[in-house]
Amino acid sequence: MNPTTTTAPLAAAPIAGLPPTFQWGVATSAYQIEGAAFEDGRTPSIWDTFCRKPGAVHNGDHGDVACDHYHRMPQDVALIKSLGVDAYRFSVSWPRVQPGGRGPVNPAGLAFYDRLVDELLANGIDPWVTLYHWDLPQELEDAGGWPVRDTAYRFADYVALVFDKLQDRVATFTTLNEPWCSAWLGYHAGIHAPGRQNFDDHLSAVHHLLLGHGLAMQRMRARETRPHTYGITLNMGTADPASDTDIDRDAARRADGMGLRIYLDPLRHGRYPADVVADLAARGKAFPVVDGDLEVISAPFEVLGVNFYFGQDFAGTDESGNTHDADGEPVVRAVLPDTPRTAMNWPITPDRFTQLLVRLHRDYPGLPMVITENGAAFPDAPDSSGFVADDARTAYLATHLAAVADARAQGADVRGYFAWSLMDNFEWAEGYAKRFGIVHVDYESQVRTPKQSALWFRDTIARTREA
Ligand code: IFM
Repeated sequence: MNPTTTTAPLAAAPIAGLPPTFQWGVATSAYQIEGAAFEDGRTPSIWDTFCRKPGAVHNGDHGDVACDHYHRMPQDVALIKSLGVDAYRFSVSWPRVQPGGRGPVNPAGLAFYDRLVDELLANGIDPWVTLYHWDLPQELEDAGGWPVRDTAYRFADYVALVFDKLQDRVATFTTLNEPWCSAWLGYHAGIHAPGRQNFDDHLSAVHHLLLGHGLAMQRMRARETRPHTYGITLNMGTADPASDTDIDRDAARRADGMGLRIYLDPLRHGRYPADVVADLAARGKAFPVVDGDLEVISAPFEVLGVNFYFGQDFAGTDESGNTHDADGEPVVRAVLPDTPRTAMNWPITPDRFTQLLVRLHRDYPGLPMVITENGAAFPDAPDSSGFVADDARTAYLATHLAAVADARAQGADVRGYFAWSLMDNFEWAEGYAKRFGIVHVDYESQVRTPKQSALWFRDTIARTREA
């Protein structure tokens, strides 16, 4: 079924069960929208480099200009305000603030975020800062990147620079966005920057990203002049067995272990999951833990950012029925649920969203959650005025917001929802071909046009608040 063939536009109605205190927002990240890649002292990140690698990014696209947000920030803040949201989640570009990833702050780079925060506050919008959304300074990758322990310390130094400037006006700081993507896609699968394909590097990156989170938290808490909300954002799905066989159940366990529990168990329980540690030991592998690291990593934090796009099933056999791959490792094969798909070929699974949130509440209790990303790419077709009647995206948002409300009704402590994304932007390896925005961007003219989904989101927020 093609999800773009739905009929009448969905009318906005209150989302039952979302309280007046529920925080509504839209989200972006620095490299995906800012452009100005070579201005005001910014140096290359691993994504600037990766984009130049032939074949790495669709169409050879890159973030040199992107949405030109660096130069259009006040208009973009006005656009955010027009949606009636409470908050805006954006990320700070490390190589803009601390070129090369070491040493003193770059005042011109940091000034951009200073202006952004002021502009948001002047418009009644709460700034929600993500400190790292994948743009590692290239010099730090040249020195070994996230697989190297020193990068965690460099991250904490950089965070202190940002925090000192913004903490007086920003209430919420989250350290990392989706460390799974940095570690797995960047160092193991090689489809994200820096494009390495090395499982051991991936394991080291996981640990040093988590250590960087913990060290950054320590630095912020030690420097704060008023209380803040601190957290981390993880991308998570569901990993159900494709069938009731032992082999599929084991594949689902392994997928859940490497995708979710190796992050949340150290963060919340102060240890890596025993079954994953045993699986790795059987392969002669381990996380590079130094005494004291897990205490640093598991220090309490106030909010878990949840990024959800879809859930999937896992099988322990490949298409030919083999249980082990060419390296002798057990097969863990993703099987997509038989549902309509987005343009990313991601299945649309709102029921799994509820399942995930209820499970997080059960397995990691006492941790408030905010949905820091949720949304969908579809092959949008603007009309002659640039308007996009994106009914499929609207339906996606509606069903996923209802899923959040369902999870809350089952006890999950979800306190907010940020739509991904404010506007179409650079979708990493997919370049500009995939559009996640609720606002359409004409990349030639840089004209922004709210899509049907943006109008629906605006009206839904208003009606839910009134209800
Ligand atoms: O665009 C990305 C974002 O940068 C991180 N989370 C997933 C989104 C869609 O792929």
